[in-house]
Amino acid sequence: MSSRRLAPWLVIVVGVVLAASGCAALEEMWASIAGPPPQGDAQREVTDSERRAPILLLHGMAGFDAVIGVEYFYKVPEALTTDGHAVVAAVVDPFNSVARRAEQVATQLDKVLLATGARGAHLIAHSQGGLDARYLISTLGYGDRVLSLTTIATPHHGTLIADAALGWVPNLPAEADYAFALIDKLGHGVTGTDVDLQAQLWGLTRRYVEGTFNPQNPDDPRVRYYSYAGVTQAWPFVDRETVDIVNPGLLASYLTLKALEGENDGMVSVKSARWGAFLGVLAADHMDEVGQPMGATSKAFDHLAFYRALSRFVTGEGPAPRLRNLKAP
Ligand SMILES: [Ca+2]
Repeated sequence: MSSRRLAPWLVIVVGVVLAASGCAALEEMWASIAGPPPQGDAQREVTDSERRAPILLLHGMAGFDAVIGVEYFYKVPEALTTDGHAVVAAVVDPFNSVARRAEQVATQLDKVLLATGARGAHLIAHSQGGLDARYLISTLGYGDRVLSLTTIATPHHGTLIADAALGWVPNLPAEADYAFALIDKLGHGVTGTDVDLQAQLWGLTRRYVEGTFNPQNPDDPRVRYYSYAGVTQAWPFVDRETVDIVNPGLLASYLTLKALEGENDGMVSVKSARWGAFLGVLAADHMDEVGQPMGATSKAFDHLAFYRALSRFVTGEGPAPRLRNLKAP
């Protein structure tokens, strides 16, 4: 067996060992990852316009809204509306570049601001949605219309999963282009949206995000930036009330990331998810973070309670949700 064929098995074996060995000290590990609470936010002054500002939810890759009619942020818009927030779930191409998706967000943000008469909005973004938001703020110049951006498991420093996905495509550029053209065509047929998977994946690679995207999209001082990461694990014999078990569909990517980038949610590592004021880790995998599949989330993470508390925080009505095992009040 060649070393090239052996490598994935080695990664999985090492990942299993790491997963098993790490669970005994999960409490301590989470506490150390989360770090100290951000300074000043608990006491910060919030203006009336910030309090009344609308909330725009930005979905990640494969946003479901446009595909099969299932809400990506499962039942979150309804919960926030019940709490009195003006909330809109943006719908952008599920498989397209950050630049293209950010333009689509801009159009929807313009509409929200026009409809509500608000000066700006609070953005809450999952995964790639966080990069769409940063491009919107910095490259498209929307820093004057965004009050805060909170990202949940956004690959601010890229993700190895995108590197790996591009690496699996045949090396010859012509073959790769052909393969992606076929995928894009199939994707368009299924979703009815423009699809550019190669551009999307390339835009999430570690080299591109660190080397190009971040220098080109520096933070806007007018915007408050917050971030969360998700942490899951693969060991089945844990207290499910406090520790998440990875969704089987994310097991391979979780183990790969665990071995090479450390703690992660199955798609994005904690290291990559840190941006602005890092508010902590959620006991959730990448699907649980948005209440998927269809509300069957981690027992250790109540996604509706989290988004309700987060919305109260960004609109100045409460502290930042920092409890890992967050239950409804
Ligand atoms: Ca889970």
